[in-house]
Amino acid sequence: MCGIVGAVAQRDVADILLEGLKRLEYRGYDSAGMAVVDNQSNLQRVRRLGKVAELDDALSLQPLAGGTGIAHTRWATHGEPSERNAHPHVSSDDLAIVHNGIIENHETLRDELTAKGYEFLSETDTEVMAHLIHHELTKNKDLLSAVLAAVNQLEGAYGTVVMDRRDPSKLVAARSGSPLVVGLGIGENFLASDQLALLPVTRRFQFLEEGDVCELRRNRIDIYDRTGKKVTRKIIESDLDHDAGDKGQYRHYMLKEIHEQPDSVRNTLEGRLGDKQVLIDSFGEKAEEIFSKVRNVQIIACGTSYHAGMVARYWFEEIAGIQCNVEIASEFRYRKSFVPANSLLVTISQSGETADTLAALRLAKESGYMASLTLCNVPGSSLVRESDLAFMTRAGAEIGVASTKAFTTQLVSLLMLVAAIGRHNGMANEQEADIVKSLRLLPSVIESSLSLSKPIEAMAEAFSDKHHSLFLGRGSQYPIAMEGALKLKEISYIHAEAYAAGELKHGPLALIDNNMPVVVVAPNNELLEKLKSNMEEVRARGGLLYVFADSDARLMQGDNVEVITLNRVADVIAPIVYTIPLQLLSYYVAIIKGTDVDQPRNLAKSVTVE
Ligand code: F1P
Repeated sequence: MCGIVGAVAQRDVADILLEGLKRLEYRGYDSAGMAVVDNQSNLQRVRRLGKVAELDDALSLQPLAGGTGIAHTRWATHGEPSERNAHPHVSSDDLAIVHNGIIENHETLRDELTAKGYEFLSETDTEVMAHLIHHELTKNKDLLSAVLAAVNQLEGAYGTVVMDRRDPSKLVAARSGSPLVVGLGIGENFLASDQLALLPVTRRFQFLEEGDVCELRRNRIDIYDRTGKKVTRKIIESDLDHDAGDKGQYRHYMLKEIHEQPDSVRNTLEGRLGDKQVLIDSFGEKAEEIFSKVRNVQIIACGTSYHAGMVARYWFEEIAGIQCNVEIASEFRYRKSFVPANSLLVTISQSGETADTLAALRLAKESGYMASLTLCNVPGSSLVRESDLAFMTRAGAEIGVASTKAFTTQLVSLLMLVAAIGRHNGMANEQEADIVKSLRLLPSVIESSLSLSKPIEAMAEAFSDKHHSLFLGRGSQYPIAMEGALKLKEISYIHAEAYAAGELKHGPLALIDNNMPVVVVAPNNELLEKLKSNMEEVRARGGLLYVFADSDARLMQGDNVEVITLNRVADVIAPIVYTIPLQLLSYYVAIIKGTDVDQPRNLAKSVTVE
């Protein structure tokens, strides 16, 4: 969602803050702003509606100078996207504040503060926090105590950084429900909602924990828990590339990330496979003991990560003989669910900060699950810290909002998990050895799928003037069809729906005509003949078929049928392999339509609000 950057330094911080915002822009991007305290101890602020580039232009006309500053990119929750609603918000020209999250009791607080004489200039819940902290400063001795007093009155989620022009030697930050990380410099220190923002200035980080409040000075960092007790937080050295936020030779982050998949899968596997076995320790010290007892798996995730979980359900039940349920986090967290004995809770998340997934994990911890495991791409994130076991997917930084390499590395991680748990549940050694062999081949198989870019780009032409589309798959390719449809709608804005192909005649067949492209994921497996009948149902009604198949599937190009042929691969890894052409298809359709591929309208990369 929103992106936050803050800095206290001797040098001017505006460029550092701006670079941080550019690196965070993928999180949220309807407006952006920056405030610094200048050398006359005045607050200077610039805000703009639109992308960070608009702010950049404004700052070149009206540069900000000062060693203490905060900056923000906004993804609107309370109040429309506008300059007035953009952060930083100020109170009485003394305090400036940036915030990520939602304050649920903002209306009550707004009424109380209005009665006390505060004037509101925006519709945001953040301005409520600014005035509340300002008011608390009249009763408390310093900014830290005022922030502590104020956050105790807040209900909801916040990651926030506050600055007072009357004491520019420090920033005060608070975290509850929205991530914040401290970046440690030499004689200067930083804050951000994501370490990626600070990689140009530091690699040393401290992740704030829930309820933490932090006072950040140039030469000192003090962290307190929600009771005001001083605490220490581990310093972590980041292994993310400094240029993880660069597009390199590619036109878009999404295309770069699609092409990075052979390498990211290699990284996911690195050091985690034995000769014929998955190395269970890769899931954590206690994994062996926990996995030997697991009789049921409950997977919780959102969006693309949820689709990865759906594929895993087929694998768990078919390969490991373990019962597996998969549920969207926002549903799971608000219903009473039954927890069978010896159940393992698995959360899947690229960011590790998705509000609903995190809430579901916290709820599950009180509901009798034997243990929790997260498959996550961000070390030190909330899900990683709060789960019993954590397995890093190692996709590398993913910037494009539409998830690509995070998804395929989640699938690889899940397949390893299935093998590791299956071994304790009677899965044959040979089967595990076959999985390991297929996983080792995967990077080169993905490379050959990427070589299909040209025909897929040509296929994309047929979609550019369409408004609707259907995606069909069966078995473990059904969730891949769902992921393909999600990709297309996210970045090309074409309405795309996925169906398990057997469901066609129960309704969606009524939609078929020559304006409705139908994409089919059709590797040669035991369901192929059934799928072929489903395709005939479409063809007989004048539908247009766009089929991804392998040579063994013997599907012929013909009237209204376009076929792209992939190499034949083992069934178990086919869902991962068939994801690639669907990613490319949506990318090229979006290119033809001229949409904003990396930052599609209305979407944000990391959904840290409910
Ligand atoms: C879940 C998710 C992503 C999607 C988008 C919004 O996030 O739905 O799958 O690509 O970025 O959030 P996560 O829990 O996997 O971080």
